[in-house]
Amino acid sequence: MADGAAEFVVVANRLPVDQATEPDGSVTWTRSPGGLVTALEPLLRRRRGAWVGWPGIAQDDTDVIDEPVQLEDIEMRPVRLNTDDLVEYYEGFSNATLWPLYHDVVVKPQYHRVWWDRYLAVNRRFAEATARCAGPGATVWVQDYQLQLVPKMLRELRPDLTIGFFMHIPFPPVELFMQLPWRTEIIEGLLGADLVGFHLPGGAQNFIILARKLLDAETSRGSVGVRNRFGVVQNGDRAVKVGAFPISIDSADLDRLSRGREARRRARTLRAELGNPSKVLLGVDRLDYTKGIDVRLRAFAELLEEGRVDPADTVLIQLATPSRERVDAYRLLRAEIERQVGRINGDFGSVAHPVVSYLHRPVPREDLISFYVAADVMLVTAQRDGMNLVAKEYVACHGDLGGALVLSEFTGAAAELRQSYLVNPHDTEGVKDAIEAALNQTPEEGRARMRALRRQVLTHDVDRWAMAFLSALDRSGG
Ligand code: GDG
Repeated sequence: MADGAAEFVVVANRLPVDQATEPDGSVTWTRSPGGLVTALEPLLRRRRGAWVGWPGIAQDDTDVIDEPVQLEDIEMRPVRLNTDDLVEYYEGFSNATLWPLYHDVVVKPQYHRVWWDRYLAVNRRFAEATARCAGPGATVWVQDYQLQLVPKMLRELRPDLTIGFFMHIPFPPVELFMQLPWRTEIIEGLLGADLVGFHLPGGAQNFIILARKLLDAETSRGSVGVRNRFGVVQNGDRAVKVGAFPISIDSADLDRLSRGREARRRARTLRAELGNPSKVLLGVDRLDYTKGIDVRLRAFAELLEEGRVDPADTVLIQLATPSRERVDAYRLLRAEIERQVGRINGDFGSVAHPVVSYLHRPVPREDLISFYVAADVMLVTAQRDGMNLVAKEYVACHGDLGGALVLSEFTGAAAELRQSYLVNPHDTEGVKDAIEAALNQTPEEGRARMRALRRQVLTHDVDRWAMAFLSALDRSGG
């Protein structure tokens, strides 16, 4: 597709493909599937779509504009990042400033002016790449906290575009956001969009309050609801809509795959390999300090110590996908989690059967599904999480109405999954009680809870999320 021809453009930090250079110098592209691309693929195909993002390898000469690559009807528009960009824009400002600040300062955010300068420069590069490929009057959908300045920059370059922005992580309350030395610039950046979406009404309200406080903007008074009750921030002569759009998963696909004979067989094999314990607990997370992996390990260790859980007959599987390994806080976290796992296994495991089975590597999706199917209790104990798709995936994989979900109140998912065992991750005794209750629930109670959870997850899938956002954006008259 030529420059300036795309009708619908998705802009995200990462392209849904990985670029690699082979030893002979040839360049290869492999798909890296994710929920977002699955949801947006049909739309990108129908509407001459393009995707702007980083292809996953560091490259010099960031002024070079690479040729777009057409992959399965979607045009990939690579934006180059060099090693300094990755250190300062990605690991620095995105993941050591914004990420902890937006997640309730679970660790202390770091504020460095050089990181901010780099964030500005990289956001500008993304805005320029988008301006180049978007056709007249096209719709652009910018994703997430790494690109909050893109809406304003893009509007300056291309006032004809309709621009939406969606935040995948929590948006913090005023008291925390005000720490950020560049707080006004971020709010102004987001207000370049016609529609700014968050997972929860609370995040949307926080944003509206900040726009009023920092920019003296006129804002609507009414409260923001889910999907169809919007707030409005007046930005000069433009009214910016603000709303809540809780993201979801491809529920029907997971439901189908998890009912398949292969998934069931693998789940049985997995339990057999673990020594056929009567109870299997499961955690699935990126190894991130917001996810509360330490919380569940502490609770589990105490339940074992107090004799409330039998180590001979119970296994906790923790899948921890490597993440942001060059950021200090993540290195420290890994050491702490592995110390806890070692200690529990040292105290309660046997040579043949550890009580905690821990993997620090990604597993293929088919295996992940059989882990979900095999688990009696799913543990999601995040200290703060925008949504948490893992909780919804577990529910989608329990068409048998078996299993139980222990879910932190501090996840976005908790607003929808009310029939889970909701816990406050800061209250260790409460977490222990909930795990014990989930392990010992009667089959009737388990089925009733799971039925209600599934009704929610199967009727609110990722397609519905994308359609709700895009139709609200269409109606914003941008
Ligand atoms: C951010 C927000 C929000 C994990 N390990 C493996 C694997 N996964 C997949 C899961 C799930 C995804 O990764 C993780 O999604 P989460 O929502 O749980 O968490 P974040 O990565 O922090 O996502 C979050 C989300 O954006 C969407 O808006 O919900 O709050 O923080 O899909 O299944 N997949 C495979 N192997 C693994 O080992 N195949």
